[in-house]
Amino acid sequence: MTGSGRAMTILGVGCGLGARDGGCADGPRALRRGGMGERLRGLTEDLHCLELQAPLGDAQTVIPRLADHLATLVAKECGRGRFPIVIGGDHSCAMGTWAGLRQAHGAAFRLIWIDAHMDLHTPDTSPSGALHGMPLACLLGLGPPGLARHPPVLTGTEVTLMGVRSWEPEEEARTSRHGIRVMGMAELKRLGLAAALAEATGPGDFGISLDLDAIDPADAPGVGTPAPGGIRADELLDALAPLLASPRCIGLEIAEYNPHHDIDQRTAALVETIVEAAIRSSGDPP
Ligand code: 6HN
Ligand code: MN
Ligand code: MN
Ligand code: MN
Repeated sequence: MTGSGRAMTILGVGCGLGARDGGCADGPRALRRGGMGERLRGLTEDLHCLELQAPLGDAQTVIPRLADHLATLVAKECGRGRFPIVIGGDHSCAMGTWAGLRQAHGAAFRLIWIDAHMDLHTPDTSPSGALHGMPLACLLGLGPPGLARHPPVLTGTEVTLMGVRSWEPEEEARTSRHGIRVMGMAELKRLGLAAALAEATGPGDFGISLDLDAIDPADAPGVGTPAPGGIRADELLDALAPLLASPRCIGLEIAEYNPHHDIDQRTAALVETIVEAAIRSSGDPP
């Protein structure tokens, strides 16, 4: 198949300032140099690629500005009827991605946050101070000025956390306080990933934020914060494909690709396969 029903824009966000190991900054560039853009253009007639690169500076200054810039770009692409695919960079990009989608998308939507971590820290609870451990909290309106989103982009009941297996007690307390649905690895195994995802998306619009560390490190070694016992890549691809094909899917984010930790381009190939699935499926009927 060439050509597809859905115009897409890939936005690379070259920023690693939110993580202790800044290697995610090189993620989008590594994918581009590996030829991902050219291969994907062979699949669709209407693909745009944009790339943001974080300037030098400290995380507290750069990340809020980058998030605002990304939000504006995402909102603009959505406003032109294009499906946004944001590729990190560390997961702090989510503060911008979903703020932009909230701005552009009239209706409410659910967010499926697939991650080994909860990303629900604020500076006063974070063990590391790393901003990639805080994006979901910021989207709920928690955290310091400049990072916390006001008004909040999402309420907790619109969010499902999937694949989590590494968190701090304060984050778990926030899931209860905000009514966030948490599906850990045991529940995913019990329900099956496809059924779990169907439950998480509900009947309406939804977005997907995929932190690659949700995937088992055997299949996705190229991340900054690996956690053993994750989702297998094949299973994830099978379960995601129908969701990416759905007209109810309003945006996709793939974060935390760290090319310096990748083995045999395994993680890069996986990112490309997921984006390819979104492109190929976009001409399918719902
Ligand atoms: N990520 N909870 C830990 C922290 O330092 O805040 C790890 C965060 C990792 C963030 O990669 O999703
Ligand atoms: Mn994570
Ligand atoms: Mn809609
Ligand atoms: Mn994350």
